[in-house]
Amino acid sequence: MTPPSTLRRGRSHVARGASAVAILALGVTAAVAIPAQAAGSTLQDAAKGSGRYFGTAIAASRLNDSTYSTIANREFNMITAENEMKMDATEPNQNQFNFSQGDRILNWAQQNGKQVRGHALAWYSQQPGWMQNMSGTQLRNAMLNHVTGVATHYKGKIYAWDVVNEAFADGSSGGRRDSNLERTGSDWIEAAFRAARAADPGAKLCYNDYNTDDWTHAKTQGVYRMVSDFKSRGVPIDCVGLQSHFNPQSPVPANYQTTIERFAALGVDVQITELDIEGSGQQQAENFRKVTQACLNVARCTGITVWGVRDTDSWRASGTPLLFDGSGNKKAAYTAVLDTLNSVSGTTPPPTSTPPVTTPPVTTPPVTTPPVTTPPVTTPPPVSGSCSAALTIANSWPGGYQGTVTVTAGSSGLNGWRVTLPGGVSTNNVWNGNVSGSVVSNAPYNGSLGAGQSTSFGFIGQGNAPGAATLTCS
Ligand code: G2I
Repeated sequence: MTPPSTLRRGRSHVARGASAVAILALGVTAAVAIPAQAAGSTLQDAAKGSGRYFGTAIAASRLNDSTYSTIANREFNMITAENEMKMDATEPNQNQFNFSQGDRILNWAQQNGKQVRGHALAWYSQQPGWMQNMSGTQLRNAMLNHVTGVATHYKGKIYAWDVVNEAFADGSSGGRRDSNLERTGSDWIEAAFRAARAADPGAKLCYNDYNTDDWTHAKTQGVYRMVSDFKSRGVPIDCVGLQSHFNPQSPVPANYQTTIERFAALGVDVQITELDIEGSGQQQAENFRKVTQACLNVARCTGITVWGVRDTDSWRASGTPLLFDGSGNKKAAYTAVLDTLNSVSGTTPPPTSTPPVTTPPVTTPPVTTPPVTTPPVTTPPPVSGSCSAALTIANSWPGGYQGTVTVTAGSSGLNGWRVTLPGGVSTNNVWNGNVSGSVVSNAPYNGSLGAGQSTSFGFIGQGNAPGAATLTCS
């Protein structure tokens, strides 16, 4: 069998030969040499050669380990918080956000010139205790408030968010996974994407899942149908994350590149987001090589992230699934990935993939962001019964803030409500309500309140946050 290094040499000869022919054909003297693409000596440098990134998951608790942070800083230019930006970490109590550990990772990344992938805004797992037992409108609102609060805190600092993680079922159904979020209505995913876009228009928004690597699997097809549907209806989605956790029971599929190509052809980027492959030696190296090559072969596969630095840092350490051993030495798998990245020259993604049949234009996030909820209702809904409304400030930052208004029905219940925002508040960004001027009225699904029941809506305000206040409700 031809060793991989021979294959690589063979390809680069072909590429150089083709360039020389092109130069001669243009009448340029052969003395004008094309500067050789310097091989990258680290994963990030080698990936930059084709305009891609190479990332790792980082655990804040390990940043003080200098072997760990030295490797992480040297090799990677995209950072994912392994656990610190998840729902349970960032909103341990409802509406009390805690960004201390997530910020630690973000600051470390920024100080070292790296970008950050945010992981994950909405997920059936790793929910804080208070959210696990919620359901219905209350949960839907809490989820949207979470997405908005976290994406707003990190606004402008995140390359891409895993907006929704692991929402599809394993097995042959190709359908959604049952969860408390799914039971709020299957449109919860698009609502989360809209809220994320409204909060941080500059971040790419991804759907992320595992066991979606084999093109023939029902789960892959289910995710593909959803992304296709989102693109056709204008739901803001920019990327698909293939987690790519592999082992002998779940090996790298032969059609992995097809999966990447098919998603890319929908007009989204594809990112390999949590790569690890259990094994050792040359066999493991060959699997890492295959995955890397498949990404390099598709122009819109924009980067690879491995799920940890050393084998001992992995969530499944016994499977030694990463690129560095427990002492921080480079494994054969490391060399295979580095050499494969270096085998692609040029500064733009390689044109080796078959162009997609229909490539919708690359979506830059819109400047004016769509509202999370349905378009504003022009005529206020009928109102019956009395109510009260209370404003609290969920989050604030220089130049803006996020307000939450809790509407509570009086003793006779309500068929609809209207709340007047305080003077000076200006917003066109309201969720779970419809805004018209300074009046917010109920959304179609939260106008009906029994006696004493509450619902809430959120909004983004510009300027300084007002204090907590009682508002006019009718
Ligand atoms: O399970 C592997 C990954 C699958 N895709 C989504 C990822 O978010 C997920 O990452 C893992 C982390 O690598 C683990 O580190 O997610 C697990 C939780 O769902 C993480 O495990 C947690 C443990 O459950 C906690 O008990 C522990 O305190 O790690 C925490 C920190 O070590």
